[in-house]
Amino acid sequence: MKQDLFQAPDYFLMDELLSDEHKLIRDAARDWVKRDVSPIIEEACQNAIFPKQILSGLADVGAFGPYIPTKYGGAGLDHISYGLIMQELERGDSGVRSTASVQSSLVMYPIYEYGNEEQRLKYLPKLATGEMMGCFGLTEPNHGSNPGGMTTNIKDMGDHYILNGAKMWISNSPFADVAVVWAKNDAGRIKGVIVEREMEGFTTPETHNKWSLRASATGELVFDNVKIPKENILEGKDGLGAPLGCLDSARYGIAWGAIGAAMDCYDTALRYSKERIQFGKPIAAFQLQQKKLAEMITEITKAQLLTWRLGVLKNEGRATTAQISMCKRNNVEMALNITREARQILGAMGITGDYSIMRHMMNLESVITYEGTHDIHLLITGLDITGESAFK
Ligand code: TGC
Ligand code: FAD
Repeated sequence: MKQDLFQAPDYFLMDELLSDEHKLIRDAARDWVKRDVSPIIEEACQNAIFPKQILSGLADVGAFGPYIPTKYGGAGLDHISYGLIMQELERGDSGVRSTASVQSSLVMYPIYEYGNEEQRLKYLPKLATGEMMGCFGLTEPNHGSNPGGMTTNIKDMGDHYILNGAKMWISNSPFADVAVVWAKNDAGRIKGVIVEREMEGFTTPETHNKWSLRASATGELVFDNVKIPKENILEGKDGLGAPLGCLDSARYGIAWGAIGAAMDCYDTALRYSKERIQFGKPIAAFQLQQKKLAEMITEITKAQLLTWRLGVLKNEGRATTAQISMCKRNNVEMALNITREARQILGAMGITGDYSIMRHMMNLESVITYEGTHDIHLLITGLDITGESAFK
């Protein structure tokens, strides 16, 4: 990839809505992405390799458990800080943001919220430093949008449980040390289980041949009579609401992250349009290219305002599941549309790995599907405004 010349667009002076601490945290993540992610990410993506060398840097910029209290190794930050970190990471690559989302919102969050003190102290400090990596198993081969139908199960054997079943499409699974897995108990109630890599009967085959999120490792979780000690159950909350509560936090981070990918594509296309000469002029001088660029910055600005407001509501404990869905859905679609327009501004150069646009475009095809598909988020809004569920 060419030198990372990224300059963040801030058309409506959004920085004035941020505290000095927010800007410091954001800028630290931005600088780290420029220095340690941009130079290696294209090659990692082309070779479909997760760049493990970035894990300690992710921990250093506070990307693992930003809003988890410092007592457990987290950064104790607010939700706008968390969002800004996710924005900067996804500006680099959605796969890098994915790794941090999963670790923070899908592994540390449930252990913190639903775990007991012993579980918090055992796992959270190591997860915060990246010494231990985690993954989150909800989706199954036959249950994606409908996780409530899951068949993975735990059987009570008196002094322990036996876990059987399989999860699919699991980010970080090929290298995770622990997995937060959702399984039904004998009564059919969904419970959270902490599965450790060395447990007998637990395997994590990697999923290959992805055209999207190639710099993120994806795999399965297979449980063949895995013996689970009783102390590995998350007793604080059960039912489908427990994993869905984690998704609220991760979807919120994705809403911010998608803005990062969009900003990167807009910035690249704007710079290119000023340098590329056709018919004796920079292509930026042609109205058709200006229309694309003007619409991009308009959509980015609208998303920035929506998402900042969501962050304020989240800090106040007032952000609803439906508001988070609307924001995730809007921002990912916005970002995907921008990648397609930006790609066109670069002409043939846009399809190469010399620029980040095509990589963002392919990544966002996963982002628009995981953590609830585009359709599911629309139906969540539909249910919220009409009171009628159209899922079943
Ligand atoms: P439904 O009947 O609506 O709800 C079941 C129970 O859950 C409660 N609930 C929530 N609780 C907390 N937070 C939320 N956001 C909640 N939403 C619902 C609800 O109140 C109810 O509680 P109770 O006590 O009455 O039982 O459930 P449903 O079966 O109709 O399904 C609803 C639907 C379709 C919206 C939901 O299942 C859904 O969101 N499906 C999408 C699945 C999904 O998002 N999977 C993501 C997997 S993880 C992932 O993709 C990680 S990618 C990570 C990365 O790499 O970045
Ligand atoms: P399906 O549910 O089969 O949906 C197929 C199509 O049908 C979609 O267009 C959907 O919108 C539509 N559809 C489904 N139900 C309805 C309905 N009621 N009304 C209208 N349309 C409907 N999962 C995890 O648990 N952990 C992870 O870490 C994780 N990481 C992932 C990483 C990647 C790269 C990807 C691609 C996925 C990941 N997932 C993960 C899985 C992801 O959450 C699911 O793919 C997603 O929830 C959709 O499920 P599905 O793919 O089975 O699609």
